Amino acid sequence: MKDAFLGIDFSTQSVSAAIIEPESANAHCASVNFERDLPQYGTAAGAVTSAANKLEVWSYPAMWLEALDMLIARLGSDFDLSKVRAVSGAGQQHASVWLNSVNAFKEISAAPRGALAQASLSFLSRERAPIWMDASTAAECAQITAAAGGEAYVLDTTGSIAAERFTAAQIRKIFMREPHVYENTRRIHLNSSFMCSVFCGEDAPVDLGDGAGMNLLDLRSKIWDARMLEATAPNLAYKLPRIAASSAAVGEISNYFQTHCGFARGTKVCAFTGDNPSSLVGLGASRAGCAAISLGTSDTFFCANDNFAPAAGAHVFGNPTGGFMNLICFRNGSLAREAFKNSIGLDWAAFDGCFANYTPLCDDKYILPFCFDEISPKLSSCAPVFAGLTRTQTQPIEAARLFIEGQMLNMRLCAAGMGAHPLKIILTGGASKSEALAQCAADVFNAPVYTIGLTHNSAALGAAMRAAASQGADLKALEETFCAHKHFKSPRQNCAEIYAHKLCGFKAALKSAFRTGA
Ligand code: XUL
Repeated sequence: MKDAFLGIDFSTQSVSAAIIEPESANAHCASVNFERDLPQYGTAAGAVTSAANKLEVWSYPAMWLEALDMLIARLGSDFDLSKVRAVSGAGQQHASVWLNSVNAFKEISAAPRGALAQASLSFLSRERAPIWMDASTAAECAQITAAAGGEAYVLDTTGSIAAERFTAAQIRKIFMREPHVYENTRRIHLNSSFMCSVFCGEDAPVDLGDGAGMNLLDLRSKIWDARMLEATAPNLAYKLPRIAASSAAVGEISNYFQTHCGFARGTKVCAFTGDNPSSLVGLGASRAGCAAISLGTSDTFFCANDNFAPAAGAHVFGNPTGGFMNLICFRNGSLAREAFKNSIGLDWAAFDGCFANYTPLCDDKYILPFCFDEISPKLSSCAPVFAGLTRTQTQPIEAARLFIEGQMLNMRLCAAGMGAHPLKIILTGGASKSEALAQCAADVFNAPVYTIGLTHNSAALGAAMRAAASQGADLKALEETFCAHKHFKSPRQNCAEIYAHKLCGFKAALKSAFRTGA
């Protein structure tokens, strides 16, 4: 029997699976979309924004579980899940799941078929999970930073300055504003460790890749940092899971998945990680040298780094294959592209065709592409800013071009801020098929752009590869089989000079519109 390995990615908008069979190089995918398939939760693209405070954004762990049941049913309808030898997963980073018992997962694994969500309800001390899009914790970030002894300590210890979406600030907010919830909570999981716990039917560890997105880990010694814990909330150490390497075997698949879903007894579960660290693996980018750009709900720019190299505008996470990765997250990703495209009255084909038959110009026209508040750089915005041209005089195609150019210029500026000057770029995420985004990335970074062929969900693929590696498969061989890089676009002539100029102009326009130091 050929061995198969399952990876599942719990992203903001959907849950997706990749099953790989290394021997035959087969990959089998399925996904469930939260908004479309589970409309009863009332999310927009998997998230809910508070009507009273647009900075407050959450999702529902019960919805994630209901989607998981649907996903496994879809997978099992045309794949024999008893062939799966090991499972791993990935989750949107920073989201926290609040539980009133450390024994919840044993009980959840006794649920009747299709009832994971229902079984979880009595164990959730909070029905909502704050997610990475939440930016409501500026006050808590300031308090944590002050109590820990300043920004330099937080950055140098945890790899990031205190960030609104990171779990420490979210925990402090709940401790301060919902003390009874904090009091009643016995375990605070990340999306990834929560899902891992559901799979193995017991309390699973947080891995170093995703754990680094909490502002609570000392990334040098790889333990919870006492000063950061204390600065965040009292008795926090008792409420957090243990920490494990991303490659750790954490258990075997629970009764639920054996009895109701067709998995074999003894199927191994490997630690889950964050979606970005998992993508690093699924893109075949886990060794230093190239950079990945993920074009999704958020856009992210990330690259492996053998050294621990914190930088103020960026984050350091654990690289699941060892060492570290540096990441910058842009909140104005696909949702901003969609909103802007609609606002200029173009359909996707026209928007995406905006660089066809066009040679980049060394002009001083810019669109600062922020349809809503941005985190990289940190600024408040509700509409893109036109600089060096007026909105009314701009043709839709030119506006599309300058918007995309603005996203890439901003990305390059932030990447340079953390010392990243990639020689090769790998594109992933829902928008990675876009001709315009790929061409513009190649031109602005002056580097060739590649994609990977087989599956579009690199986080799920990375999880499946890690599951296989946990059972002895060779990661390099898996990369060759599943992540062959396909050349997509090359930088066009004279782009190096043009964009060296436009980078300075964009920086100046940013500074004058938002007073940012980026
Ligand atoms: C990374 C981040 C996002 C989420 C999206 O820091 O906040 O990329 O992981 O899923």
